[in-house]
Amino acid sequence: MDNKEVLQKMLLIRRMEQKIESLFSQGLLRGTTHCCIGEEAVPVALSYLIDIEKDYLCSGHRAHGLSMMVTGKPEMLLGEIMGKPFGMAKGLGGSQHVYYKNYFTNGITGGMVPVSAGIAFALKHDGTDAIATVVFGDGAMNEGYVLESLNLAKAYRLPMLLILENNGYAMSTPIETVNPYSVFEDRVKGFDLPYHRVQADNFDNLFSTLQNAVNAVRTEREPQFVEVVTHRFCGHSKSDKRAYIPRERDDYWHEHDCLKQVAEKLTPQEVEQIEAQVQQRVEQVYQYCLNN
Ligand SMILES: Cc1ncc(C[n+]2csc(CCOP(=O)(O)OP(=O)(O)O)c2C)c(N)n1
Ligand SMILES: [Mg+2]
Repeated sequence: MDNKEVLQKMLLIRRMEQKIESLFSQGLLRGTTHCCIGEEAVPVALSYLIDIEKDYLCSGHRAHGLSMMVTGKPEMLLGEIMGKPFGMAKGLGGSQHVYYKNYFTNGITGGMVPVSAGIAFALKHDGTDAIATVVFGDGAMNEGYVLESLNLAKAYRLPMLLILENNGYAMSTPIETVNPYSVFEDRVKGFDLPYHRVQADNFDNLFSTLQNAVNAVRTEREPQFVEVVTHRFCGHSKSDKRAYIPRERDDYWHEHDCLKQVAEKLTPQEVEQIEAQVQQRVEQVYQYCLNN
């Protein structure tokens, strides 16, 4: 894989998200939004692993990164948030309710997990090698329909990849205050699902864990579960000041930022060049959305 391209994709997500946050704070966007600053690694990794013409991909409210990766056109995401007809859902869905080919999101916490199980059930009976992947958060792990879906995934041996993005919080609720443990290994293994855990700061590890899981689901036609330990540098939504996040946690993740690890593989000149290209692209996207 080309490290320059990986950095370019991660940086595009981050700078677009920062642009979206700044447009909201200037009162230029309406409604709400949930950015994924700090959580760019999973969408970038999946952009290399999922064929959206054939496979299915579902996610929830924090899906700007995936939306940009799946379409390859950030205009379709920002346009959606701006209510434009060229937006992913023709400007009618807002940032949480979008679709593109076999990609679907909605804002119900964990709500796409049972939908994805249903898709995987159909794929199993179609006899193709396509897979259903769903991305959800730690908060979703306490939703009954998510736990039922884990059970169904195993009971029906569904060709389904479940990716839990564990960023430590559901809105302002720290996971350790509503779960006996801050990792979900025992709970997932209780459903007899193959479980893997990986931290998002090392892109190579993350990529190979997800690649192995995708290949296993594709060939064995059985479920896999990957917990990705990650962090969001932004608020839960546009007006959240993040007062509940300890400074040490932020400090740790600034050191373990997924962007940083990829940038370290390149020369400072290469990083600078990618940064300049991305900044230009973000401004171009914004101008397109303003003027169309
Ligand atoms: C069924 C349902 N309950 C509550 C909410 C309100 N809500 C929106 S996001 C969120 C927290 C989700 O946390 P998590 O799943 O960890 O995802 P994260 O925001 O951390 O990415 C909640 C409770 C909702 N959208 N749907
Ligand atoms: Mg969370």
